[in-house]
This record gives sequence, C-alpha cells and structure tokens, in this order.
Amino acid sequence: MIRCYIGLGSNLEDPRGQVSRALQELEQIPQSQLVTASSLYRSDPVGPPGQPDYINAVACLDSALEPYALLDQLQAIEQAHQRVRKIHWGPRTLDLDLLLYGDQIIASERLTVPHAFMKERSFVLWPLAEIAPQLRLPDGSDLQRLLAQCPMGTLQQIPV
Ligand code: A4P
Ligand code: MG
Repeated sequence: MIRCYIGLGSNLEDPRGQVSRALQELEQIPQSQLVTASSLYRSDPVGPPGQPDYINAVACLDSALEPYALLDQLQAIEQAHQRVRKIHWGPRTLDLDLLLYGDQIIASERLTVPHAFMKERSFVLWPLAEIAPQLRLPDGSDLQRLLAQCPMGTLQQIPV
C-alpha cells in the first residue's frame, strides 16, 4: 500500500454536500483504504474572480493502485458529480487532486505529483497539516515550514 493524499474542492451546487459525499466515495475505491480525512474548510476562490467560495478538504488514502489507476478512480468520482470542465481554475462541482503518492515524483502530461501548486495553497496545506502535521514532501520540504510561509488568511475551518 502506498500512502496518498487527495485534495477535494467544490464551489457549486451544495459544495459541503459534494465534498462530504466524495469522502464517502473515496472509501469505495478498490484496493484502497481511506485512513482519515480533514475537517471541511471554507476558502476564497483562487483564479477567475466572481466565483463562489470553495469548500476544501484533504483525505489520506492507502492504495495498492498504480498512480494512473488511482487517477482514473478519482476522475470517475468527479464525473459522477456531473462535473463540467469549462474554465481553467473556474467553478466546479467537484475537483479531486492527487496531491501526493507516497514519496514518488511524477511528471507526465496526465499527472504531476506532487500537485503543482500545493506548496503555495493555504486550502491544501492547512487541511493536510490537520491530518499529517509531521509530513515531509518528496523534495524534503517540511510541511510546518511551508505553513509558516502560507498564512491561513481567510481560510476557515468549519466546525463539525
Ligand atoms: N492532472 C495533472 N496532475 C494531476 C494531479 N496531481 N491530480 C491532470 C489530478 N489531476 C492531475 O485537471 C486537468 C488535468 O490535470 C486532468 O485531466 C489530469 O490529467 P482539471 O481538474 O480538469 O483542470 P483544471 O480545473 O483546469 O485545473 P486543475 O489543475 O485541476 O486546477 P487546480 O489546480 O486543481 O485548481 N480555489 C479554492 N479556494 N479552492 C480550490 O479548491 N481549485 C482550483 C482548481 C482553483 N481555485 C480554487 C480551488
Ligand atoms: Mg484538478
């Protein structure tokens, strides 16, 4: 099993419900086990202005699937949420990003791991730190150090 981290985001059609349901759907991925998930967080949109706030979370999944097979599973869940791909960084019902796949570094057209922007996004780093405070990224960078450079800002943890 490889320890993986998945970023979840939604800003359309009941974002809280979308993310909560997606967390349950991650439990159904074959040859994998959902280890834990962060709280939900409300965040300001990064990208084109004028879109609704996002709900974000991060999940920890142990998986025996190869990275592309895992990405297939994540994209199938996105499809099931009737996600329409239109605008880059624009609004979406559900976005599932493979943030980390063990300590592997992958750079292909279809898959970039660690996720390209994770080191600078508070809505990724803070939920990740909630479930894996001691984490180190494959390049050796320390999550606590990244947090110190990426203030929570307007990011809000939603009480359960
Ligand atoms: N792809 C490459 N690497 C990965 C990976 N590690 N995980 C490829 C998942 N997919 C990966 O993705 C396009 C292609 O990226 C996929 O086909 C896959 O092969 P997409 O989700 O369809 O395209 P996109 O939305 O244009 O870009 P992307 O990269 O998903 O955007 P991001 O970086 O995920 O950003 N603001 C807040 N507050 N919260 C958010 O969650 N999310 C975004 C989307 C923008 N602003 C946000 C949030
Ligand atoms: Mg994505």
